[in-house]
Order: sequence, then C-alpha cells, then structure tokens
Amino acid sequence: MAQTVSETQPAAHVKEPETISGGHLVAKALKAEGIDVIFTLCGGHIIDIYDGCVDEGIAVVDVRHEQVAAHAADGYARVTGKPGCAVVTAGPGTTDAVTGVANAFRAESPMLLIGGQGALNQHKMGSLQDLPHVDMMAPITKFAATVPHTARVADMVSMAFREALNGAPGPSFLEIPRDILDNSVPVESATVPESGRYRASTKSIGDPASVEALADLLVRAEKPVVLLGTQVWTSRGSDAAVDFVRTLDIPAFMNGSARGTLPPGDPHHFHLSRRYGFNNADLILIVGTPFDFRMGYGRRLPKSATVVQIDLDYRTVGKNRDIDLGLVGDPGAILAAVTQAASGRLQKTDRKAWFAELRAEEDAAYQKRLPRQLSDANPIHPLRLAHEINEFLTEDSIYIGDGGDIVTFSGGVVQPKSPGHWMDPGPLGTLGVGIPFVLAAKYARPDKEVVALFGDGAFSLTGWDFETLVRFKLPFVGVVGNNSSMNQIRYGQEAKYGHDRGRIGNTLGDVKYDEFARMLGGYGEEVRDPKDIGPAMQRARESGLPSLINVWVDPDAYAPGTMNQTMYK
Ligand SMILES: Cc1ncc(C[n+]2csc(CCOP(=O)(O)OP(=O)(O)O)c2C)c(N)n1
Repeated sequence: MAQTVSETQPAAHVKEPETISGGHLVAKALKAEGIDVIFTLCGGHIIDIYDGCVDEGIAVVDVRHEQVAAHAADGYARVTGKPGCAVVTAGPGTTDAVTGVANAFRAESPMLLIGGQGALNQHKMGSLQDLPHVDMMAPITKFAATVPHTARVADMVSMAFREALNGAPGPSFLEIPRDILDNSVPVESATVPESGRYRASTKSIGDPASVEALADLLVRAEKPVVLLGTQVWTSRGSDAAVDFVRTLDIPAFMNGSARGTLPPGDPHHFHLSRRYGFNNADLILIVGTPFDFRMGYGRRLPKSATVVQIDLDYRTVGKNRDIDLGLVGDPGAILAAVTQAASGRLQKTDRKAWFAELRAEEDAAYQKRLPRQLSDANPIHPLRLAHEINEFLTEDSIYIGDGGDIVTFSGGVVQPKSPGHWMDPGPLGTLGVGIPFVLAAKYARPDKEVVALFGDGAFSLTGWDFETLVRFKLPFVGVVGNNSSMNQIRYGQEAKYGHDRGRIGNTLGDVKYDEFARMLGGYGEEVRDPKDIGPAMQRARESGLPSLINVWVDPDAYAPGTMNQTMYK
C-alpha cells in the first residue's frame, strides 16, 4: 500500500536533531589542535574529511604520492612546533605513507596520519583496499587505533594528538572506516574536545635534585662541553639553551634541528672540533639526542669524562653508554632551571684556555678543508658547491638536505644562522624527504626563504611533487648535486668488489633536472663551472618560482665519513 504524505513527513512540531558526519568531526578536532592544513592524496574513503576542512577553513594541499604527504606533515611539525597532519586513503594510500610515518617516528616528530578503511559493516569481507593498517602502523607510531563509532571521531583525533605530543613526540595513526567517516550522528552525541582543554603541558623539569646536581657539576667543571640536539628545537628551548651556554660559559656543539641555536661566529659556537672537544672535556652534557650511530653509540666518549644526559624520553637516557647523571624532561625547561640553579653559585671560573684550545682546533680543521671548499676544479668539487650554498644563506633561509654524500659534504660546511633552519631526515636516513620538506616549510613559513640541496638519487624518489610546489605557488631555491650516481653506496661497493662489480645497482642516467623543473613550470639552470653556482642561485631566488639548479659535481669525490664507512660502525 502506498504511503500517504502525512506518514512520510515528520509532524511539524518534531524538530530533526542537528547532525554531523565523521569527516566534519575530524576537521573540528584538527581545528581544535590548531591545524590549518592537511597534506593528502585523495581516495573515496576519505573525501568527507575534505568537506569538513572546507567548513573549518583548513587548507587541503594535495600531492602526487602519499609518502610526500606524510613527510610534509613531519616537516610541518618541525617548522611550526604544531603537529602535522596527513590524510590518505585505505590500502595503498596508507602503505605509501608508511615511510613518512617511520621517518617521523625515528626523528621524534609529532604528526597524525589519518588513513581510510573499508566500511565496518564489510569488516573482513574483502572490501576494496582493506588491509590491517593498525597492525602495520603499531610498531612505528606512538599510538595506532581504529575509530569504532562516528560519535568518537573527534575524541579519538584529540587522543591521537595527546599521545603524539607526550614525552619525546612522534607520529600517531588513526584508521577511520568509510561508514564511520561518512555517517552522521546527532551533534550532542559526539564528543568534541575543546581547544586547549584536552591535554596538559608536558614541560617538566624532572627531579629537582638532579637539576641541582647538574648545576653543581657544571659550576665545578674546568673543561665542559655541551651537545645541543634536535629536542632543544622540538621543545622550543633554543632561547633557554643560548642563555644556559652563555651564563655558564660552555662551548656548544649542535646537531640536527638544533643547528643554528647559536649563529656561526658566536664565541660559544663550535662545529669542526667536536671529536677533540669530547676527547678532552672533563664534563660532557648531551641534550636531546640519543647515543645512536651518529654518536658512535656513545662508546667513543672518554671514560674519564663525567657524562650527563638530558632527554624527553626516559628510554634514551643511559641507553648504549653508562652515564653519571640523567635528567628526563623538557630540555628547554631543564636548561632554564639549571641556569637559574647555577647562577647564584657560580664561582669565578676561567675557561679561557679551554676555549682557546678548542678554537685552535676548530680553525685548524677549517684551514685544512678550505682549499677544497674554494676549489675551482672542474668537475665541481661537492665541497665548493656546499661553500657556495653556505655563502648564499641568509638568517631567514631554511636549509634542507636530501641526499647521500652530497649532503654529508654540506653538513660540515653549511651553517644555518637561526635555530630550526636546518632540516634533514634524521636517524632513519630517508632519501626523498627534500621536496616534501620544502612543501611544508614554504607553506608554513611563506616569509622564509627555503633552500634545498638534493642528490640526484634522492631527488628522484619524490621529485614529481615539484609540480605541487608550482601549483601552490611555493618558490624555493633548489640545487641538485648531480653525479649521475648513488655515490654514498657506490664507494663501499667499489672498495669491496672492485671498479666493475662495484658499479652494480648504483649508477644513474645524466638527467638534466633543470629541464625537468622548466617542464613543470619552474625555473631551471645548468651549471658546470663553480663560479657560476652563486649567480645561478641568485637568479633562481629572483625568479620567484620553484627552481632547480642542476650542478654537475665530481662523481669521484667522496665524503670522508663515507670513506670511513662511519655510519655502519
Ligand atoms: C629511501 C632510501 N633508499 C635507499 C637509501 C640508501 N642510500 C643512502 S645514500 C644513497 C645514495 C644517494 O645518492 P644521491 O642522493 O645521488 O647522493 P650521492 O651519494 O650520490 O651524493 C642511498 C641509495 C636510503 N638512505 N634511503
């Protein structure tokens, strides 16, 4: 029997409850966290999130590979201090993003990856792109979960952020099944945590007695050194670190994102004398960087020195090498507390001789390298390229390194002039972070200049997203140190297997990346003569476009670390 109109229409006095969909709840939760952009590649499972972003005024930056979206979320977190967010579809969308999440995990970078999933009502029936995403993500995230109900969507997004930002930060992953995302629930049944009210500050100074103990040690030390690591920047402790170093008069080395905490030329800034400094110090303070392969697992530090470690993560303190004192907490907060604890008790210390000794080492190492750095040789020596880039950087240049040997060379020469202005993959050593980091950095900080150095191998992994930079009008100065080869690997192979067998699987074609840039709507130039590097970069700067200067570098020049194979020791 046909229904009458009166049977299908609600009575006029019954008000329909206002409803909201899962995708719109995601957007509300992102907004509450202060997120103003998502990096994404579309898929049918996730489109309702885009619609929610439109309502909340969150930008949608669409890229050409999900790895790029995930690296960009990592990069955005590094640049802004807020967690980054990438949204990808189920199955291959999520697997493509795994590398970006893994990189953020090792680099302790807070980000949220949201992945699609088949509808719950088709659970384990073989729906399109169904995979056990949460199981895949669990080992490389701080938190990985499925959202089981639309009303829980926003609540679980904020839960994921809470976990990502606790202690040493890192990535979180949320899988949202298609029906959960697309369904709507009454607004009043959905929990939407309010901005600023769903998590606490984690800026702890740890045990106050340890703060006092460290102040004591530092006041009494005759030859102290400090290594400021990435967490100094992550915790936005750069000012506290500078105050600490100056008040306590300690020579400082910097690595990772903490490079630039003190500008080059500062009397407390040391760089090339680190090994000497560690070998001869009576007190070594390691702040916010683990004893991993980059630190020789801490085993090269002399037994005679007092070793103190400060870290956001209790699991890092005392790992791989015994320490004399460990402090777990926020590096910036701890350094500020130690400065305060020491300032009333500072004895007249005279560290002039220690500073002079280190400065002499520093200068000698610099002079030794200088001829290669200024070399007019053709093909171009990678150190000359690094030198030209260093000369080109201003206080406002964010430098990004993505490559093997070419970037290793630049590590010794390129000196960022402000904290957080150096970006590299971190301990996962992931080639391909360059273009995504450019995207994130230039998007988040349009006021900054972004300068990136790529190996030709590294650029190829994610290079198609150069087009995304063109499409979103994000200019940057890009340089490809082109040796038509994967040199960092080739060296070890040739050393072990000889010239012919050593060239298997590591040589590349002579690709003109300048032409590639122009093809995609950017600026491109080719350089073969070292004196042309600087002017070409300047023209790239003035073009106002994403750019690639293809610099042909000497394929037979290897970085010292590669020749010693230090990364495997
Ligand atoms: C994603 C990824 N794949 C492979 C490697 C191993 N790897 C380390 S350095 C390197 C060579 C990089 O070549 P290129 O970027 O051209 O720099 P070059 O060493 O030639 O200067 C490779 C393949 C890696 N680190 N990351």
